[in-house]
Amino acid sequence: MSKLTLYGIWLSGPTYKAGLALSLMGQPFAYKHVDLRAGAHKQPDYLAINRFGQVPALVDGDLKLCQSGSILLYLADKFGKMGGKTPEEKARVREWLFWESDRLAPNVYRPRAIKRGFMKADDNVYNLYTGLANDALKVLDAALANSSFLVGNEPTVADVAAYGDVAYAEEGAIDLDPYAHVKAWMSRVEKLPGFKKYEDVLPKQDAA
Ligand SMILES: N[C@@H](CCC(=O)N[C@@H](CS)C(=O)NCC(=O)O)C(=O)O
Repeated sequence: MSKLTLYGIWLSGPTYKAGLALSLMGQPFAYKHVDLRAGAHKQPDYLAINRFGQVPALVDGDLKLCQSGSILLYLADKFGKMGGKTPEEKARVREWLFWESDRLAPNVYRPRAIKRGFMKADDNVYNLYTGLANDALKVLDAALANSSFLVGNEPTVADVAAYGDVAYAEEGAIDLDPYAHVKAWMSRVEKLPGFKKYEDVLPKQDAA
C-alpha cells in the first residue's frame, strides 16, 4: 500500500483536520512542510499538487487530493472508518462538513488569524466574524445537547472537522463558556484513541 503524504503547515487548522483524522484512524503518514510565509504554496511544483494553492494536500500514490473536508471523506472511505454507517448517516456527515466549512471554519479561523497577527483587520471586521462564529456555535451546541457526537453515537469525520475549528476559538478570543455541550463534546473527542492536539499531530518540518 502506498504511503500517504500530508502537505501542510503546523499552524493550519485545515491541515490539522487531515492530520487528526489520520491519527484517529491509526494511519501513519509522511509529512511535507509547506512554507506559506515564503510563498511555497503558490509555486508551480506545489500548484501541481493543489491547484488552489492552499494547504492541506494529501498525496496517495498517483492521487493528489485537496480541501480538508474532501480529504476527510476520502480517508473515511478508504479506511472504512468514521464515515457514518448507513446512507443517512453518510449524508448527515456530508451536511455537517459543508456547513462547518461555510459557517464555522472561516468565522473561527479569521478571528484567530487577526489575534495572532497573520491577518490585519479593524475591530468591526473582527466583531463581524466573531458574531457569525457565535451564531454557528449556538447551532453546534444545540445539536450536541442530546447527542454524544454529531452523527449517531460514534465519532465521524464531521466531529473531526468541527473539532478542528473550535480548537482554535480560544486563540481567536472566542469564549466557549456559553457552550457547555460543545465543551463536553470537545472533552469526548479529546479522549478518543489517537487524539492529538495540533502542536503534536503536525510536525514542524518534513517528516518521513
Ligand atoms: N477550504 C480549505 C481552506 C484551506 C485554507 O484556507 N488553507 C490556508 C492555510 S490554513 C491557506 O492555504 N492559505 C493560503 C492561501 O489561501 O493562499 C480547506 O479546508 O482545505
